[in-house]
Amino acid sequence: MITRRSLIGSLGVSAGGLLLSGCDRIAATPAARGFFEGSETLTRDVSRLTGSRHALAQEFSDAQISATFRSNGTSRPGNADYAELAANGFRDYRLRVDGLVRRPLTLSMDQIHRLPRRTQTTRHDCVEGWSAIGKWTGTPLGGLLRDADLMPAARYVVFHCADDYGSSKYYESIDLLDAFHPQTIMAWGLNGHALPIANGAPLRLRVERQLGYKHAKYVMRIEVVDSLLRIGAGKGGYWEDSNDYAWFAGI
Ligand SMILES: Nc1nc2c(c(=O)[nH]1)N[C@H]1C(S)=C(S)[C@@H](COP(=O)(O)O)O[C@H]1N2
Ligand SMILES: [Mo]
Repeated sequence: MITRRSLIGSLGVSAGGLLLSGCDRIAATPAARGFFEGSETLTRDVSRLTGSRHALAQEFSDAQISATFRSNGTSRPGNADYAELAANGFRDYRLRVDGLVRRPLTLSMDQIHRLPRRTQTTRHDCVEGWSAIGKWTGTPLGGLLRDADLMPAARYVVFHCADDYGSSKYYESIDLLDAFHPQTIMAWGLNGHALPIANGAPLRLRVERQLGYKHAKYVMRIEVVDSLLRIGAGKGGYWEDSNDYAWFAGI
C-alpha cells in the first residue's frame, strides 16, 4: 500500500510540503497562510495523488457544538434587493443553477427544502484566526448538479453571492471534485434552526475540507464554467482576486 508519507517521500517533496498536507489546523492561522499559498499547486497535486480529497472532514458530536457560531465578513447584505427578499422570509428567493448545464434550474427555498438533505457537524476554520463547530443541514451540491445535467466541458462551480464588496459582489468557486464531495452541501439550517442572516441566509455553501472564505454565503446563483479566467479578475474568488488568497484552501 502506498501511504501518503511514502508517496510524498518518493516524490522528493520538502518537509514544508509534508507539514502542509498533514495539518489543516495550522492553515487557520494568518501567519501560516502566506507560507501555504506558495505551495498551493503542490498541495493540490499531492492531495490528488494520495486521494485525500475524497476523505471526509471530521464530524463532531452535538456536545461539541460551539455555543455561538460567529458571523464573519458580511453579516447582512446592504442592498435593496436582498433586503426585500429577507423582509418577506425569502419567499421570492430563487436559486439559479446555470452555465454549462443542459437543464438550468430555478428553485425556491420550498423546493430546496424538499430535496435530499444531509446534516453534518463540522469545524469551520477562518484564516483570521478563529474556529467554530456548527451543525449544518442542507442539500448536497452534487445532487443539484446532477439534476442540472453538466455538459462535458464543465470544470468549476462558481457561487455568486448577494453581498456587495465595493464595486463587485462576493463570489467563490470550487472544482468538480469538491463539488461532488459528499459533505459539500448548500446549507439552509444551522444547529437545528433556519440559517440566520448573519451566517448566509437563505442558502450558503459548506465545503468542509477548505477554509472559511471558500464557504460562500447568500448564494444567489450557481454557475458551471469551463474556466475561471472570465470570472471576476480571474483567480476564482473575491479574496483571491483582491488579496491574493489561495484559490485552493484545503488539504
Ligand atoms: N457572501 C459572503 N460569503 C462569505 C463571506 C462574506 O463576507 N460574504 N465571508 C467568508 C469568510 S472569510 C468566512 S470565515 C465565512 C464566515 O461564515 P459565518 O459568517 O457563518 O461565520 O464566510 C465566508 N463566506
Ligand atoms: Mo474567514
